[in-house]
Amino acid sequence: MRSARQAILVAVAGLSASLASGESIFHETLERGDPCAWSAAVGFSGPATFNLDFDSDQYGDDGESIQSPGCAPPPGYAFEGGDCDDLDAAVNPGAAEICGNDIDDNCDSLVDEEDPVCPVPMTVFVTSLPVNGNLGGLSGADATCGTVAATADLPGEFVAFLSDLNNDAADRITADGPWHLAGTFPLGKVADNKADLLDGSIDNPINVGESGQSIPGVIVWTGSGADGTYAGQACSNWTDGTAASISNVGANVFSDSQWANWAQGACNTVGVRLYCFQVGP
Ligand SMILES: [Ca+2]
Ligand SMILES: [Ca+2]
Ligand SMILES: [Ca+2]
Ligand SMILES: [Ca+2]
Repeated sequence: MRSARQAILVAVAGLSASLASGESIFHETLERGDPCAWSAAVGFSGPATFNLDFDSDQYGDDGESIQSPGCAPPPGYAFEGGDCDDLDAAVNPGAAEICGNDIDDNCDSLVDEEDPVCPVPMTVFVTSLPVNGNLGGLSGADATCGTVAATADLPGEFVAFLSDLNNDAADRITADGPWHLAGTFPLGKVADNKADLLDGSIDNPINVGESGQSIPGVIVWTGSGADGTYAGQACSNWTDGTAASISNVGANVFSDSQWANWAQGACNTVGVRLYCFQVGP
């Protein structure tokens, strides 16, 4: 069997046939492994290129390189480059992408759910058509969200962000996100996950409809606080569309807790919408 050293020398021999100078061979091989191993294998020594490594994570900043003799990096420099944040040792091409921290941890230019290692993003929208408080109960409201999503060719299962006397919206949101406004990915993130959704503020107001259209400044049935629990009024469990009942409503201009609980309104109020959250594929 061919030894690793023999394999290296054969590879270098093939490379040298296509490259003019020894220096360019060395620079080519520098991109393929430890420079000391390569210089020993090919009997060639520097100068080599090293990158400033301010945060000492062994990955340097490509924009701050020097030539240095020998195969070992000078103090404060690294052989590897590609560090997209040389002030944060947790961020470099050898790190794992952490989902939901708004950082490109592994320096591949893909942040969080843009990176295939993170969960597939889900969709949230506010309905373009208004409804009164007689929604046919929670199941009727969920069916409305599903129908509206289907008319806009949005894939997946949707539920309305609603609570009633016996059910909290927090329990009905059975997925963990992340959620983006319809048609806006990778922009328009509303929440990284369920805990982020229900922590009292959202990343962006839910002011986009099922087709990605802008729907600013509407109020929305919720019956809920921003933590997703029943807030005390819900149009008689979403069976009453008259002035005889009231509900807590959110206002979709807000990203603080008023996105879910801004005021209370009579259940025959015109122009009120639903927030619809994807909860399944
Ligand atoms: Ca670094
Ligand atoms: Ca770094
Ligand atoms: Ca990340
Ligand atoms: Ca990434």
